[in-house]
Amino acid sequence: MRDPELIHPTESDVLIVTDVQYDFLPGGALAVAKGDEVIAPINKLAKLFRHVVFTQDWHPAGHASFASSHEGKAPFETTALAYGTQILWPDHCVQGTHGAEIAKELDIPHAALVIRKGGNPQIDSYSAFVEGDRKTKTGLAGYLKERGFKRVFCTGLATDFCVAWTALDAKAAGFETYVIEDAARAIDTGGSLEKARRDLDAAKVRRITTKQIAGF
Ligand code: VGL
Ligand code: ZN
Repeated sequence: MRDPELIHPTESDVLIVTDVQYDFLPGGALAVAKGDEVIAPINKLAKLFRHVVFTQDWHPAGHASFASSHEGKAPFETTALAYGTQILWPDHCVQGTHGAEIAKELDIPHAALVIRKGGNPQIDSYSAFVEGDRKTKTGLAGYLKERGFKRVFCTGLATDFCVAWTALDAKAAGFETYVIEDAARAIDTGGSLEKARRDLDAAKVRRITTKQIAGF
């Protein structure tokens, strides 16, 4: 029986797999606790979605979001950058390094696009749609619209930063947007996970689990 409560992925749905890169996995430079637990559910989800897009955090060495770029600052402290308050991170996802590679354990040969973000030395970009200055667009909304996608399903790392910001911007760009929470894991620094959930709820991004996807 077709359960009307279940979501049946269609041709107008796209799965976004955010930043499943070695630096965010256990042993990585900015390891997300239990980050490796997203791989199995994402691989299973990817079999149910014809359309998949990867995002890849991709910073030049010396990036402004790195604590090491700011004298006297430690990771997880904040600083003022031109566009506002920036959380400072350990050096991570430096272009061309092993830590920046998308995990080979992902088995998604049909993924059609990789959006690289965070490439401007002065601007961070949690969102795969709009950079941290909240002005510069990556082109992802245009791609998804041109492909005729209507619903965007967000997974990956980290729930409270790149997944949440990507989902919020997907919704703002006019897509019906979902975060599949058990296919994501959080950094959770300074209340960031609570805040992300509140922001997602306020924006009417739907927080769901893999159980709600037909065939999972
Ligand atoms: C991310 C912090 C810094 C993420 C990326 O992928 O959530 N978080 N850069
Ligand atoms: Zn980053």
